Amino acid sequence: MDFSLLTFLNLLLFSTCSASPPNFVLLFADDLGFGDLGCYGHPSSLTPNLDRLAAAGLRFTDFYCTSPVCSPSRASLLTGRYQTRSGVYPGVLYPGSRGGLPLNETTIAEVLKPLGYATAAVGKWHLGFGANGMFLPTKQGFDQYLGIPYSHDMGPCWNLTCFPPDVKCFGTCDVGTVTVPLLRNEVIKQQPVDFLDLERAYSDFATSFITTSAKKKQPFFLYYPSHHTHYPQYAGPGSAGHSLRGPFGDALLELDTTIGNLLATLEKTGVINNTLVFFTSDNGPELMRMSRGGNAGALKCGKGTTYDGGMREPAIAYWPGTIRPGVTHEMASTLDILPTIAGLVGAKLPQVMLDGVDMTEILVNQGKSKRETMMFYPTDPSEKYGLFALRLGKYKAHFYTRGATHSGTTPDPDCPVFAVLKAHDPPLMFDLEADPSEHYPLPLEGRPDLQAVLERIKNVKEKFEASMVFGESQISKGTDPNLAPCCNPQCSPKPSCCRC
Ligand SMILES: [Ca+2]
Repeated sequence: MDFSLLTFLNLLLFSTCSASPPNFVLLFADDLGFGDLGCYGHPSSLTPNLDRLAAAGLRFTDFYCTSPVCSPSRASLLTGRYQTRSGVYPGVLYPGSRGGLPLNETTIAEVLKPLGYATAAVGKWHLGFGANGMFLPTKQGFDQYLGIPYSHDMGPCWNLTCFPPDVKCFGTCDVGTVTVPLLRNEVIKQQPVDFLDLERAYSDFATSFITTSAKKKQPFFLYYPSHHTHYPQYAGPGSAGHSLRGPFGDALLELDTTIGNLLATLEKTGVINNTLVFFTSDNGPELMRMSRGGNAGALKCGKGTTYDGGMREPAIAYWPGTIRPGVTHEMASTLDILPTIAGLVGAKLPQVMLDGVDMTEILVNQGKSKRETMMFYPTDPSEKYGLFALRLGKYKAHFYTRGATHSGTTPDPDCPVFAVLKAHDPPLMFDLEADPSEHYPLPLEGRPDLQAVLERIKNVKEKFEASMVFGESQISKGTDPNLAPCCNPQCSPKPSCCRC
């Protein structure tokens, strides 16, 4: 039988009969670059399970997140909206941040809950902790949570063990705040966290959640935002020293191993053919970490910048029997995941302005994207500057460019923080198909065709910006050291006494 007909019948079966609704496993790497996976051409990464997903699933070449740093990117993934709307900007949230992803935003978990889904989040949240943990995943539609509620470098790490038997973490991480805690739902179970055992704990939590849900025949949504491969790199005994790529490669291998465990569990519990597994990353590689950071492959610069290296990510969709193996060059985004999931299960869309579009047609038919544009906001979006860049079809125009600390130490002078903010009029325009590395600005003179493209880009930009209502900045609410999670709240002196 024709594959797309089979797919159509599958979807029809689900929509018209009482067949179980599909499960969703959303895997989100941290600071992983476009060139970091074996299946994206990295010569020494060891990612057998992700490579297997890519070989048997759909691999994207033009998939974007919405911000070159963590918190805003995560806000967009879970809400289908640019971070400027929800207010998760500028920069990222900290342990003592007063703000977080506003509770009136609707997450993917909250879209699925009314349909009877079991929901769990495991790993790096980074959408706020707040007073008494008011912004934790359990307040945003997730039944269960196990993880560190922010980046694992947001606490002193110089004396912690990152690799067995007792190799200390590289660097100091953030001093002057509490050591990173491990939370079960809203309760601190460990502080500081044990990095050597963390991935095992996550893997066990996630596989047990799948097994329990499958046994109960309850549809489920598992969100696994991994700490890998954010600085500082760490790995337990199963992966440490097992890659060819040093600390970064070992950390990536550990994430890959967990993904292997999840796939094996989906198979064992008999739900793999009814589960969409989606993998991507929150932002580009942190090049300042040099060989301990990620790799943007052929793309320009990395984390913190609005060049493609900062926001174009590896992405793989896997659903045996429904998604055909292949590669797609269609443009898609983390913004599109919420509308796609909602469309697949017939859930009600949140009654707010969404920026995502349903990408089911790309997934099940390797069809065309409904997305024509991608907007590039810097780490500190403002109404004054608006978009730094806009991609329309294969063309990308930069209205402003700027390097970033996160992208330091590269030979390209446009990437480090020394490349100060620069306005471009006319904008720097690139053909991302002919020149994905954004090396060669297109000459506009004597090219009425390109001038016409630029006019269209300017029109789209103006229209988009007119429609953008900036939400109240959550991160500008600042921090209060007393809000940082402490397992021993009455202790003194803080923050060093917060150890249990
Ligand atoms: Ca990140």
